[in-house]
Amino acid sequence: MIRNNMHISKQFLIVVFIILTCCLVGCKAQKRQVAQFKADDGIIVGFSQIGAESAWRTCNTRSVQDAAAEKGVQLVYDNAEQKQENQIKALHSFIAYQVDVIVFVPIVTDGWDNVLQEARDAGIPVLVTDRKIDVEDQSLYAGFIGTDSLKEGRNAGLFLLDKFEDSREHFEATGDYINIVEMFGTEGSSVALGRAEGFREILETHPEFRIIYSKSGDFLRSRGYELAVEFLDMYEDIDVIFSHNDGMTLGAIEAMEERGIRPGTDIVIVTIDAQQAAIDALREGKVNCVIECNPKTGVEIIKLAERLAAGENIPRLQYVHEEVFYETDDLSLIEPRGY
Ligand code: GYE
Repeated sequence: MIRNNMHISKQFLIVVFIILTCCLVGCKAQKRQVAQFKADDGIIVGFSQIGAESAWRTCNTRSVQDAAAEKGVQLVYDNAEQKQENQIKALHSFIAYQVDVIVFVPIVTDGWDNVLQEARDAGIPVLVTDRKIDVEDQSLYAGFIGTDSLKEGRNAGLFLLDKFEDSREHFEATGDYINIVEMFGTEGSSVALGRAEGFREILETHPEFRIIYSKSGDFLRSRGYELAVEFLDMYEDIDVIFSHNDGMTLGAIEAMEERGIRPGTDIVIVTIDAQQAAIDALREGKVNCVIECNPKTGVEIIKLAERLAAGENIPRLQYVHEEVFYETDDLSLIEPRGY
C-alpha cells in the first residue's frame, strides 16, 4: 500500500509538474505524456534521445517507443535536437519528475558527471545506450547497451586490407599510396572516436594506406554532400571513402555522381549503419562494404529499464549483434532493413 500511495503521490507530482512545465513551455509532447500517465500505470522511464539526424536515429527512437508501448512502460521522451545542453535539461526534468529510470543516448562522451550525480542523489538508476560516456565515477550509471564502434572501425580497415591485398607490393615498387578520405561522425561522440580508432589500428601496420583528409560531417547527409564537394575539389587521386555513417555516404555519392565519378568503382566506399538505402547502393555497386550498426535495441533497453526499476543489477556492458555486408556476398539474402 505504501508503494501505491508513494506511486500515486509520485504520479500526482509528475502530472502537476508536467502541467506546470507545459504552461511554461507549452510543449505539446508533454501534454500527450500527461495523457499517457493518466492512461497507464507501468514504470516511468525518462528517455533522452539525441535528435533525428539520420535514418538510424529515427529507427532507434521508434524501437524504444514501440518496445515501451508493448510493455506498458510510460516513456517521457525528449528530443535534444543535437544539443547536449538540451539533454542535460531533459535529465534535470526527469529527475524532477521522479521517473523510475533514466535512459539516455549521450551525444558526446564528456560533461555528464554533475547531472548524473543528481540522478544518483535522487535514487534514479541510469542506463546509457548507443553511445558511451566518460565519467570520473563509473558508478554514476548502471550499465551500457549499444554498438561496438571500435569493432566497426576495425571491420572497415580489414575490408580494405582484403580489397587492396596486392597494394603492398605495388606501393613498395612505385611508392603509390592508397589515399583515403574519412567522413567523421559527430566530434566528441564515442561512436565516431571508436570507429576512427579501430580503423587506424588495423591500417597502422600497412604504410601503403594513408588518410589524406578527415573531417566531421556530423552524421548528416547534407554535410556528407558538402564534405565530398570539398575533398573532390581538393584531391584528384582519392582511392577510398571511409564514412562513419550511411547518411553522409549518400550525400557524398550524390556529389560524386554530379561530377561523373562512379561511386564504388572509381572510388571504393566503406560505410557504417546498414540502412536500406546503403544496402540498395551495395546492390547497385555504388558502395563496396556496409558495416551494420544495429539501431533496433528498444526491446533490450526496456527489459533492462524494467530490471533497474525492480532494483536489480544489469550487465555493465552489452554490445548488440552486428553484421558486415560485402560486395561479394549473395546480397539477395539481406532482409529488408526497416530504416
Ligand atoms: O551511426 C548514425 C547516427 O550513434 C551509432 O548516430 C549512432 C550513430 C549512427 O546518427 O547514423
